[in-house]
Amino acid sequence: MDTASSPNISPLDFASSPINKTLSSEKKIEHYRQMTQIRRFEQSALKNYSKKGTMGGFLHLYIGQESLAVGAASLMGDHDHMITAYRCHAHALAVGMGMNECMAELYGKATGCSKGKGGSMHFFAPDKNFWGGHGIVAGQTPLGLGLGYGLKYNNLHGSALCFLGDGAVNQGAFHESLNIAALFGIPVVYVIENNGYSMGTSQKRSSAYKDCLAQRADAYDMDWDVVNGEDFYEVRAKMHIAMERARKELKPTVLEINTYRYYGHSVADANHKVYRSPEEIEKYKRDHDPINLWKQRLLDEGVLTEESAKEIDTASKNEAAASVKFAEDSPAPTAEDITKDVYWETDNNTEASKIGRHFFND
Ligand SMILES: Cc1ncc(C[n+]2csc(CCOP(=O)(O)OP(=O)(O)O)c2C)c(N)n1
Ligand SMILES: [Mg+2]
Repeated sequence: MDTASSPNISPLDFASSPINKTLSSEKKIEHYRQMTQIRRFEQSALKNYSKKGTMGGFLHLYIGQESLAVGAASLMGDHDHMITAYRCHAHALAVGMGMNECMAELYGKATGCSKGKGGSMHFFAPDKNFWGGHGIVAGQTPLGLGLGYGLKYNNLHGSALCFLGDGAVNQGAFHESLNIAALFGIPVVYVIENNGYSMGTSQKRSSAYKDCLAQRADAYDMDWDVVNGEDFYEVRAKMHIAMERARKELKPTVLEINTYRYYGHSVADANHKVYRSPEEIEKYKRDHDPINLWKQRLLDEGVLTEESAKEIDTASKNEAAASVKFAEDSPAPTAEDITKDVYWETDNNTEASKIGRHFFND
């Protein structure tokens, strides 16, 4: 067991952890900007979702959780990869995808990152080491394992960051992945984004646990830790330790990051104030909002002023509005496009399909 996987850092001192000490003022502001971009993008998406005929399918909002995706992405190097579940807008923007390609994807347009065929749950950017966007709960966990396996196989010193919700920890696929990760020494970091709810079911009603969910890693003799997601410095400090463990020691980690979502499970979840109280939501917004807290931190440090914070936020809002216009003006995919970029087309009669081997051919 490794509850103290950050042995050199006192709980109150994450700003002075090695990875945060070297963070420049410019980078700190940039991370603030990214969080406001994510929030403004999703607020725009929500506003436009309700307009008839704009977007089809689900829309799962990440609002309230922004520090997690931005904190993790801020640590990624050339050989680090990221994969997540369906609540994927933030991860996509955090790794550097543009609002235009993301908004157009929500609108099902040909200019979308998945050419309008994926929608909200399937943002992808292989060129940015971002592997989606997956709708089956815990379906991404063996895929995250595979990303880590690929790194080890190719002797690349990187880490695979595999995000999952608190509702995914009871899936067999997750446990099978933990087993292999520990057994084979796979450089994967499983990040449980614990927002307290799986659709309308609270964590306490859906999961059996002693102290926390990450503790299950004990059974696999794997390192784990619990993170306060509202503290951007803590997210980065503990993520960094886990990523370095993966890169340098080829050891997996389970991190449980506590966070909260302000909206329903998806826009279809109109009753999200029934399974939790409006007071609970208001309390988080008021006292635990990760963007407000990061902003306050930067104001206290003298890195940011109220005026510059406002300017950044306004720019993010305008960028989101422009992405809506881009999406609206973009063409829909054509009928012929429907058979393009699908697995059959890529795989059919290729050399790889004949030998039944698709990866690791070098
Ligand atoms: C295998 C499987 N079972 C059920 C569902 C339906 N489903 C979609 S999301 C969800 C809840 C997952 O909650 P959590 O993992 O906590 O993620 P969050 O929505 O909080 O980000 C469920 C049960 C599914 N998509 N896949
Ligand atoms: Mg959840």
